[in-house]
Amino acid sequence: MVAFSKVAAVAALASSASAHTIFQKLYVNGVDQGQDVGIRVPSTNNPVTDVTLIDIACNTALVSPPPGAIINTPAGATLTMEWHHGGSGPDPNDGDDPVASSHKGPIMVYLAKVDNALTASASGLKWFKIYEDGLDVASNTWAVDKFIAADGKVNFSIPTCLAPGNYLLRGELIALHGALTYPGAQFYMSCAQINITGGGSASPPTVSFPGAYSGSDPGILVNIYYPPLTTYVIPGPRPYTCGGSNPTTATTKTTTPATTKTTTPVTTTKTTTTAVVTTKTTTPVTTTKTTTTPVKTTTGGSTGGAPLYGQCGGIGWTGPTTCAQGTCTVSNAYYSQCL
Ligand SMILES: *[C@@H]1O[C@H](CO)[C@@H](O)[C@H](O)[C@H]1NC(C)=O
Ligand SMILES: *[C@@H]1O[C@H](CO)[C@@H](O)[C@H](O)[C@H]1NC(C)=O
Ligand SMILES: [Cu+2]
Repeated sequence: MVAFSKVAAVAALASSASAHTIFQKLYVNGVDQGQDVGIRVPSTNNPVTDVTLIDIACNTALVSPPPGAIINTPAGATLTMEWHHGGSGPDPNDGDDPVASSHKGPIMVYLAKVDNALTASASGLKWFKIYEDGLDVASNTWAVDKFIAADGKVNFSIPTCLAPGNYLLRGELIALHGALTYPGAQFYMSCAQINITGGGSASPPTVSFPGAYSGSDPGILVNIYYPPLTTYVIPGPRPYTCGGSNPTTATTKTTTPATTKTTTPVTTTKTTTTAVVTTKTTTPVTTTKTTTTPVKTTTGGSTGGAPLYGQCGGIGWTGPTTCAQGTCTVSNAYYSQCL
């Protein structure tokens, strides 16, 4: 496996990247609305990666025709969206269900008012966000980590003040494991057809898809591995809250992190390979066959190394420089990754 060719590396990436996910079920106040019911599910779990295409609104290659159902929900209800790796519900034997653990990133929900949710085109809609979860920096916990722990379920609320009527509900998960370049971030979404009852008369400020995202957004073009993120800016506007202060724009893109070279405690002393010395009893030190570890090396050997998508090199990196799976690939001076 030494001569791991570019082609093989790409093939490996493609196959591992197939650990995707599909939003395929809704619950209203805990009541299961049924598999695929009222949801425009895509026929594959492949991600959208081009934020300029209409595909970014409600996905593409949808199961056709759209399920002929509208999900009724009171304003203020708690909804639960459920996602899985495959298209037909949970699979306890699938280690990548609901999504591969490498697919770290944010989860969000948007709504767009429509005349008829059954027939509304995904094109030209005006969207507002009602839910988002990104990165908890302190615990290094992503929305996707919690989502996996909850078997692909995410709770959120329909704002109480929204005008009654039909809406498309856009549930979205962004996987950032390949987001060091653009296109690279993987966008997963389905749109559900809902009818909100009760409510008020609020008309939140909106954004468009495509339009709301740019390939250079700090939450879309981002290295989630190194240096450690001190903040993560979730793409799009902040969620609408009834009676809250609702900025119309996509909020402060100002404070780009990255810059503050976190002063890693450079205690010098390149950790000398003491392990080697101790074994040989007699001759104290002196020679110690300088086994200069070839930092490059790849191989998919069985002896340790960084996991697939793990870091395997870069300035300041003191962890493994080989890959247990995949090939150590240089992304930039600060980051090499097993792909
Ligand atoms: C979602 O809400 C339900 C109650 O409606 C609760 O039982 C469940 O634990 C919640 N799930 C998550 C992931 O918070
Ligand atoms: C939406 O709910 C309202 C109130 O229950 C109902 O009158 C209307 O028919 C529903 N619309 C659709 C399309 O289900
Ligand atoms: Cu994937």
